[in-house]
Amino acid sequence: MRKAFIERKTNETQITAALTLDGKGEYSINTGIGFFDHMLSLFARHGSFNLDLSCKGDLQVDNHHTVEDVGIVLGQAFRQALSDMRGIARYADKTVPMDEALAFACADISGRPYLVYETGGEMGDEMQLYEEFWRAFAVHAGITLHIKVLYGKNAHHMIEAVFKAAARTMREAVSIDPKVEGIPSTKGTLI
Ligand SMILES: [Mn+2]
Repeated sequence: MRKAFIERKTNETQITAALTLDGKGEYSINTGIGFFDHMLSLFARHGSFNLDLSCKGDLQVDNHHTVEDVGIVLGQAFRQALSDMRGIARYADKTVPMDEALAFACADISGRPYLVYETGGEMGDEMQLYEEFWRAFAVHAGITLHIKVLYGKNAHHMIEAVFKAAARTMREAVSIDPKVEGIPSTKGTLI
């Protein structure tokens, strides 16, 4: 089973996360931010990951540290669960609608941390906050991740479309591809 357990404590946040890549979309999430719990729950559900995650963060400051640090921990959990990346599909992309919003995600489980995040227009505070989440996730998972909101009006829908597109993308990119023998790289390593 490809699993990970991460515990991270700083003066700003205390987080534990248990992740199973080949799961059934079962989750238990508590970050203290209702909307963020909603996003992480649907990420687990649509990614078919099992995810138990709890965070006690300094929400009296604002949501920033909690959202960013959960991104760090979730990224570390993927990195740990993927181990040497043996047999994985590696590349995937998905475009997912949420009512009037449409979001695209594309991932390369590459060992090359990089985030492209484009929201097509002026970015509101929430869109900006979740850019920090995806950057932390991509950097600590060691993946190249491109996210683009093609269009949309409602910020809740736009962010939700991004989380669903990223979930479906990660589900396929980390899946075991029977055509892949060993490490899917001519370099011989993805670490
Ligand atoms: Mn919703």
